[in-house]
Amino acid sequence: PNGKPHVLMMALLMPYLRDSLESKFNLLPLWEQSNKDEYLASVADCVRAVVTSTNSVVDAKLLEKLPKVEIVSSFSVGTDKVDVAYCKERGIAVTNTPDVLTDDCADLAIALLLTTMRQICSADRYVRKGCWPKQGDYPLSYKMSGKDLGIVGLGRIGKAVAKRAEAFGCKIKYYARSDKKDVPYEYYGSVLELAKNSDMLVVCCAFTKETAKIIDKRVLDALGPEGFLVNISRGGVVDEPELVKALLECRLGGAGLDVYENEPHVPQELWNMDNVVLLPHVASGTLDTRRAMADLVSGNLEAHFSGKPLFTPVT
Ligand code: 8YV
Repeated sequence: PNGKPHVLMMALLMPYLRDSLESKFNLLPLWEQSNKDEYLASVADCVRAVVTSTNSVVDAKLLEKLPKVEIVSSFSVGTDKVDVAYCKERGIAVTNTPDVLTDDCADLAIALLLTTMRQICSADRYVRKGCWPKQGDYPLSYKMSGKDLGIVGLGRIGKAVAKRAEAFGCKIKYYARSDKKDVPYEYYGSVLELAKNSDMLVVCCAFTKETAKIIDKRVLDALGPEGFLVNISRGGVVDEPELVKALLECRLGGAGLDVYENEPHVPQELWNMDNVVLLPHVASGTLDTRRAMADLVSGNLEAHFSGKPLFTPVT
């Protein structure tokens, strides 16, 4: 009745975003509904936009129930949970939140390298548990500065990780679909070759059919018992059971993980390992960045409904 477009929000991502959307649109909160199918059927004829993130699946099955949808706006840079090909076919626009989260993600990748290699979290626990006076000096860890860093996926985030690692004197190498002519780093056409020539591997690529499980047993073994893996991409890029095995068998030096195959479930075998740092998918999780992401989500919707160009379309 107020003429504002109806926007279906999959999950409560951030009260700031909900409030912002509520002020501009008729917000339909799917996460609040106990019978989601019934609710979807009741709003099917008015939903013109869907707001989602990495925790919800927006596939053909859902979109088929919503014949009036014009745009899917994701509160994430990764769009692996959205059926982008189907959207394209139906002429549904898709937007994401790139750039604004690049710094935070790259910062966290470096933090994971340092915390894992220097065992910062475990050393902190050593002090808090009162071990220092009883057990003496903490065991030795691994140096990060000056080491060979392999970056898997040299997109916006990968490049930002490289820039930071340059300041640590690291030798930077990368794997990507193609050799980028605009960077001074060494290109490898295979992840295995990259791993063989790296002390540390940071995974920053998008999760696609091509990148699923590319960090497999052979790659982990190439990294070896003094090698370290950091993953800020998606859990599915790594063969997780093989990673757990490599760590249990001390075939890998350590791992710093922000993402997992079956979030929010983290393999319990890893919980007690001092050479592993486990974060709950927080790479973009600062107030500053999440606000900027929220502004992009609602900004894209406003642009769409006022016939202006989208800020960050997924093409
Ligand atoms: C999540 C992310 O979107 O941007 C991405 O692809 O994985 C994160 O920024 C964020 O956790 C909100 O769900």
